[in-house]
Amino acid sequence: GTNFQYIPCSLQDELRRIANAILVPGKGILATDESPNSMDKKFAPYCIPNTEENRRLYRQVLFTTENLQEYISGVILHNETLYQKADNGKTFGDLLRHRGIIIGIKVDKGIVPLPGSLDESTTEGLDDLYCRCGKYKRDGCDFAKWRCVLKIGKHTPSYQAIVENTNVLARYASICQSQGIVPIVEPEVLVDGEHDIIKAQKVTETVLAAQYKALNDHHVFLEGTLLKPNMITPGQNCTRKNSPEEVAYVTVQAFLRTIPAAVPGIVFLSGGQSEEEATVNLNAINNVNLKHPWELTFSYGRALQESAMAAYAGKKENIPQAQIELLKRAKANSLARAGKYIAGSIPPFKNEQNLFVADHKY
Ligand code: 5MM
Repeated sequence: GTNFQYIPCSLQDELRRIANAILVPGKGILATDESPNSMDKKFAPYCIPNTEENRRLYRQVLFTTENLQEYISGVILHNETLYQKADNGKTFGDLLRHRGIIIGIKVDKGIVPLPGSLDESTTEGLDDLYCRCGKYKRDGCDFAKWRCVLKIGKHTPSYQAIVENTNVLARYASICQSQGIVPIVEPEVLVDGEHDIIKAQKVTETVLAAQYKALNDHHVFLEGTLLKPNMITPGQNCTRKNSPEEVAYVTVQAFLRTIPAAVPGIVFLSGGQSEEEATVNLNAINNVNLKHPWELTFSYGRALQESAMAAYAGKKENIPQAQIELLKRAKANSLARAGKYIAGSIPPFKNEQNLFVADHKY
């Protein structure tokens, strides 16, 4: 039917303002919203016990990096981190906001099995979301994130998984907007598998087409949303590799076929790419010879944190180096967002270490 209601104009203006501020030239998003459990994986290689205090200390290293706001417009936090306090007594939320960084909050409650499907999943978290969004807005959050994952297999993603995941993302988006929060819609097509880039392109197009149908069904105000998609690459175990230029071309081509021009910006996830790969691909995407209406920037977790984490390794004396590494990745991606990154010009920390060892000639 035609029964619908757009959100009031004042709310539309507020959402448009926030989305455009996140998409300001030269900047992107730092995703540090790993759930407490997910920090096991990050800390384990450095034997850092995964305690609330150690998570606080690590986030403090990231958030107190001088000049971070030159390259980072928004940071995504987990609920725990939003209310944790820096050594100076300020909450991380306040600390970041006073630096001019926009606060995002992960509002999903994680991935769960989708019964009846082919080992697929959906994401939980709609319960209480309306109230939680209202509280987060009052506590200084202006955007939110919810991640769904779809996997490529012989018979997946199934129709069931596509309909369910795109619908739950649309429902989340409409609730966020009602509370003045810009929703980042993240339907991630995983890189796992042996499929080639053409298969990844077709699946991503199908998922994105379903996503914008679902957002329309829920009367979501597209100008006040951001999309966080995967780049289109061959599966991790595919024998045929593609150049950054090929990845860039099919990625933008798929978007042109499926993402409305009203969407202000696309903020990529890094999806397990190396730091350099994620930067070089973003750079190629911003140089692709296809006309497009959206800003194309980053919302990286791993691809912004890996070097910083490796340099930090849980040791107080390493904090200055860790902050140098974070700033280097942030700057590299800032350049890539403008199509001005020169491959190899800002090497990651681990590579430096490896090269150091390789050239060691005692
Ligand atoms: C930073 O990690 C985010 C939260 O992970 P969990 O909910 O699993 O703890 C994650 O959603 C992340 O924002 C996206 O996957 C993008 O991160 P990458 O590392 O792929 O850039």
